[in-house]
Amino acid sequence: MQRLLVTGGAGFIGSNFVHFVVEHTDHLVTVLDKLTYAGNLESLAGLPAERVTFVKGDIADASVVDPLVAASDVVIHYAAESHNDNSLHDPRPFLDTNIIGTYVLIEAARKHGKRFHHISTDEVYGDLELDDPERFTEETPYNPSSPYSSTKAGSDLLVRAWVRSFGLQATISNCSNNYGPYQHVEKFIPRQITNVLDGIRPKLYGKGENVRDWIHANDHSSAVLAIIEKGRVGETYLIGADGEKNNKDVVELILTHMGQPADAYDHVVDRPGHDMRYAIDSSKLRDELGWSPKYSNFDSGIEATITWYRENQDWWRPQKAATEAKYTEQGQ
Ligand code: NAD
Ligand code: TDX
Repeated sequence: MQRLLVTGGAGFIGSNFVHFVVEHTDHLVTVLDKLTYAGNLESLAGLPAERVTFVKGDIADASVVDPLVAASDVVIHYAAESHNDNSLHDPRPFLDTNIIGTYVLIEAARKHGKRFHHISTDEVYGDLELDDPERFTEETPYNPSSPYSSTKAGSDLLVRAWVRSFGLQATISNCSNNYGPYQHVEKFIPRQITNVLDGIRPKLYGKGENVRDWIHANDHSSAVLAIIEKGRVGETYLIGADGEKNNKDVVELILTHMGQPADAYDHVVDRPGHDMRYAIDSSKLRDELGWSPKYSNFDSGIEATITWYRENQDWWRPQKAATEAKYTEQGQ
């Protein structure tokens, strides 16, 4: 049993991780989360109080972070500003949270000699052409495109420097696009599902040819646990489940599962600098740590996700109107 400090545990992937830890381990969890527009305490509802403690606070505030890190065995750092579209309109919070927040956390982990795991994204590697036979590996050079991905790249480099210069006991994982329950309705898959539930046509950026490499959030969680348990300190592990799909195919799948004509969507203005394709080679994680994904059937994963959004309207409705109003302003 270990005491885990999970930053961003009221967000999409962090809350899925907390549920996964409670179900599959005997670890104790403290969640540190600022509850920005993207954080939702309802995502942690029903978890046992003797296993999960919640602290509201900012990771960039050393006075909050320091005692929590001191009282933990492992810090797992999910908290971030996470949405590319937001970063194109208001980059500043991305620097404050993703760069300064990570700096404050690794300073505390260094001071107290704690194991640290940094959650990052495949977007730090930039994008691939549609017909490129290569996929991202741990050796791919960093080449981020957006304010979001450049701040994530910056945070990864800080962690690497703290490992080398100060002996920080850290690992890093870079995962591909996640889907599943508790994802904010600003993101692609929940936006389209909740649009269809509201009688709004799904919105595809540009031609919809862009490819994302989808993984279920539970597979991301099991990979992170494997890295914490068996990963080599100082190493980076890519996490992916061979789930490449273009956006048009995903929208058609959602529409079909929801009983609509497969072409009942609109094309809207493209995202500036829109990355064309992400694809992960997760051989290192699989070969070294024996990890493999369990939710490999995207079709049934999407069906279960649709059911979750249909049955949990109280969870997402409060955010929906404001999210769509923002997109309408942006022509998206
Ligand atoms: P999210 O936006 O759903 O959740 C982020 C959480 O962090 C929220 O609960 C928010 O309140 C909290 N937070 C933000 N700023 C904070 C601050 N200053 N202090 C404390 N808490 C703060 O994001 P997500 O999609 O769950 O992503 C989680 C992590 O996983 C991020 O680091 C992201 O870069 C990474 N990641 C995401 C994906 C994906 O597909 N969503 C893929 C790979 C990696
Ligand atoms: O309405 C939409 N229509 C559309 O076509 C939205 C919201 C998105 N898209 C496209 C843009 C992308 O090609 O769908 C794809 C996925 O978009 P997002 O859900 O915004 O994800 P992405 O930009 O790929 O980034 C995600 O994966 C990597 C997460 O948001 C990041 O936090 C993570 O690092």
